[in-house]
Amino acid sequence: MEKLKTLFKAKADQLSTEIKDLLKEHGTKKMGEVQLSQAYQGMRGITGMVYETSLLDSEEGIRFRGFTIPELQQKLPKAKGGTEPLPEGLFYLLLAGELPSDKDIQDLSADWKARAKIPPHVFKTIDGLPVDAHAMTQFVVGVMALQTQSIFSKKYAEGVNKKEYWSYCYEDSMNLIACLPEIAAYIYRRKYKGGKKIDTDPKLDWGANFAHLLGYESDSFKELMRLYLTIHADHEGGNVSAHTSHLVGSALSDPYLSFAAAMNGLAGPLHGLANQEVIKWIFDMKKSIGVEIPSKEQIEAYVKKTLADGKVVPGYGHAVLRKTDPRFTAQAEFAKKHMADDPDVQIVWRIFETVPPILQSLGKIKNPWPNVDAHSGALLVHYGMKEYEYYTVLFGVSRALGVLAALIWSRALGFPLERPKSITTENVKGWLAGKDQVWGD
Ligand code: HAX
Repeated sequence: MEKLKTLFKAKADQLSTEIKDLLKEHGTKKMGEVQLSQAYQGMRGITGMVYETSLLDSEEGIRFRGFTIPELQQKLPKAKGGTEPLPEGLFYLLLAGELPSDKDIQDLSADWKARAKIPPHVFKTIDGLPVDAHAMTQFVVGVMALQTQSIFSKKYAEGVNKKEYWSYCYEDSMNLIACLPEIAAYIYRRKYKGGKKIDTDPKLDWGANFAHLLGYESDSFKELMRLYLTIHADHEGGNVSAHTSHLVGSALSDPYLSFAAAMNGLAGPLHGLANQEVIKWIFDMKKSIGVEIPSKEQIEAYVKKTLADGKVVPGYGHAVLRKTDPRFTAQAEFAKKHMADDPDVQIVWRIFETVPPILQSLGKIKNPWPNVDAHSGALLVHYGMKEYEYYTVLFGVSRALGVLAALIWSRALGFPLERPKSITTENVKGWLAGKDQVWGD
C-alpha cells in the first residue's frame, strides 16, 4: 500500500475509535433546536452532518484542516519557480490531515500520472452529445462514462466486507481525480477549439498539466490554475455539491456516481454556475452601456435594473458567509500581482465598491459581500479564456479534491445511509393545532 493510503488508514482507525468513545459518552447531547422556519427555508443553520476535511466560519471564511487560504499559500509545497500552492498538496492535507513535504507531493503527482488512464469509450460517449451541449452536461456524461472503471462497485458486487469499503473508495477517488483534467480539457477543446486535443505533458504537475491540456501555456496561467484548483476544492459539507456527494455516497453509490451527482448540483446558477453568470452579467452590462469600463453610477443603475427585473446579482451573497469571501480576496490579490490594469478586473473591483451598499439597503439580504464566483471569470478572460460556459467545469475539477477526500473519510468512518425526516404542511398544521405529531418531542 502506498504511503498516503497507509497514513490515511492509521488516522482513520484512530478517529474511528475516538468517535465511538465520544458517542458512547455524549451521543445524546443536543447540538441545537430546529425552528419551523428552518424546515421551510433551506435548513439554514441546522447542524446535522459531520464532514471532516474543512470548516466554514461565517465571519472568517473557510479553513482547510485548520488552515486559512493565506496560510496555505505559505505552507503548501509549490512548483519550481512558482509561488502558488500545488492542489496536490491541498488534497494530501484534506485526506491525511497534515501538511505534506515536497517529496510527498512528488509521489502523489507521480501516482496520479500513473492512474490517468481513460478508456476510449469515455471520449466516444462525450462525442455522442451535440458540441453545443453545455460544458457541465458533457462533463457529467464523461464522468458517468468513466464509471465503468469503478473498483468499488465491482468489489461490492463480489460481496466485499464493509471494513474494506474505504480502500476501494480511495482507489476510485484517486483514479477519478487523475483522469479529470484530461476529460475536462477534452470537452474544452471539443467545444471551442475544433476538437484539437493536446497530449498530457508528464513533466508537469496536476494543475499545470490541466492548463497545458486546455491549451494555455503561460507560466502565470499555470499559477492561476494551481491557485484556482486549490481554493475551489472544499467549503465544508453543507453546500450543494459537497452535500450531494455526501448523501449519494451514503447509499454506497461509488465515487463516480457520487461525484457526478455533486456536479449536477454544482451546475446550478445559485451554486457553481454563478461563475459563468457573473462574467455573462458583466459582458451584458458593458454591451448595454456601451463602454469598456462602466462608471460606479452606471454600475449602480445596472444593479438596480437587475434587481427590479427580479434577478439576483450573481457573485454576491452566501448562505453561510457574512463577510467578503477569502477566496474572492485571494483572487483579487492574484489580479493585483499579475494584471492590475486589466479592464475586466477593474470592473470587478468597481462592482465590489458599488454592490454591497445597494444590497444592504434592501434590508433582506443577509450577506451583501462578494463570494468566490465574483472574481474568477475576469482572471480567466484576461488569459483569453472567454468561453464562460466552461467555467463551472474548472470549478468541478477542483471540487473533486474536496468532496472525494471527504467521501473516503465517510466510508472509513463507516457513516450510515443519510436519511433525515421530512414533514408535510398538513403535519405542521396538525402539530400547531395540538394534534398528533410525526416527529419526536
Ligand atoms: N442578489 C439579489 N438578491 C439576493 C442576493 C443577490 N446576490 N442574495 C440574496 N438575495 C435575496 C434572496 O434571493 C432572498 O430573496 P427572497 O426573500 O425574495 O427569496 C433574500 O435575498 C434573502 O436571501 P439570503 O438569506 O441572504 O441568502 P440565501 O442564503 O437564501 O441564498 C445565495 C444564498 C448564494 C443563493 C444568494 O445570495 C444568491 O442567490 N446569490 C447570487 C448567486 C450566487 O452568487 N451564487 C453563488 C454562491 C456561492 C457558491 O456557492 N459558489 O459556488
